[in-house]
Amino acid sequence: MKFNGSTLKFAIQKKGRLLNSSLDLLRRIGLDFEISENKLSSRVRNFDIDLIFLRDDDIPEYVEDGVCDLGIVGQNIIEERQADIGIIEKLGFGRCQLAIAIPKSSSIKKLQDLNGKRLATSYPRLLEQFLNKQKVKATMVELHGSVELAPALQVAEGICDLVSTGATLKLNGLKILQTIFDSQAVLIKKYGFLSPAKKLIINQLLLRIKASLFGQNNKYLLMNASRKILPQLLQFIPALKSPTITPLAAPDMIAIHSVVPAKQVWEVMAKVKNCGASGILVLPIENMMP
Ligand code: PRT
Ligand code: ZN
Repeated sequence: MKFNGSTLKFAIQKKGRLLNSSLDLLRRIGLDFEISENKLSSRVRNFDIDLIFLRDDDIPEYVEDGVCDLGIVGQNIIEERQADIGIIEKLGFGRCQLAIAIPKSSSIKKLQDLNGKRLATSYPRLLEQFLNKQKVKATMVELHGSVELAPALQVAEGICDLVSTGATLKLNGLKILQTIFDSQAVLIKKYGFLSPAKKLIINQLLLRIKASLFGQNNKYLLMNASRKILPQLLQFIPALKSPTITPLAAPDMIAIHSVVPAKQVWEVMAKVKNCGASGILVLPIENMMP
């Protein structure tokens, strides 16, 4: 495949934890493309974009060097590398924490107990920064995989690694002492010159991504109620702006429509039900530009 310099190059992980969510996002915002297993790139049919499939570790450098214009990668990698790129949107998937963990039976109880101890990690910069801030002097053992095994192999007294469910820590008899960084996948953009055509595409994509993320984080809530309980109901409805109130055919009855944060929707449903609302309905929002 021959690349055209004017085509926007968008780097995503070739395989791994970020791949499926990255592809889902790109499809949700309307990009039309296909991928086959061994392909290293894919041309988007309805935008002047080539998707470039890379190892996540290489994505910051490709974007920094301007080989790719955009990329999706874990914030953990950007911060560890101090990559000279712009983070233009947090994407809400690939969430994990960088945490210091120790064996369950360890005598280490607090951060200060790490003085003089060894910590195995693939994130030496972020760990060092954190330890310096806490005035803890520990030795770093840099490893690039199977970090959780280091205490059992007596290579280190503790580790600093990514944790999502905590299952790997548990499996290796470890527990979190301290979380030092919350991470998620981010959309990154190269600094420096971008042609007007590329800028236009990036703005279009960003608008769609924001609308899609907003849709995912919110729900459309509808309910019927007697007009006289409206003031009480409004106390419980965290509307985006003002809720829409429409009269129903039955006298003194109204319908209330509102956009509410997805995280609060169950709580709100229970409260409005308790207050006397009926026909409470929650609908997903595909996209929304508030
Ligand atoms: O081949 P390539 O280099 O592209 O992939 P990779 O193997 O280096 O990365 P990959 O696919 O494992 O992770 C890509 C990105 O996903 C990371 O950079 C993070 O931003 C994000 N992410 C989210 C995670 C995790 N959760 C995660 N749990 N990356 C790694 N892990 C590992 C962690 O290192 C530990 O070994 O999973 C284990 C812990 O998981 P739990 O669920 O048992 O806690
Ligand atoms: Zn990697």
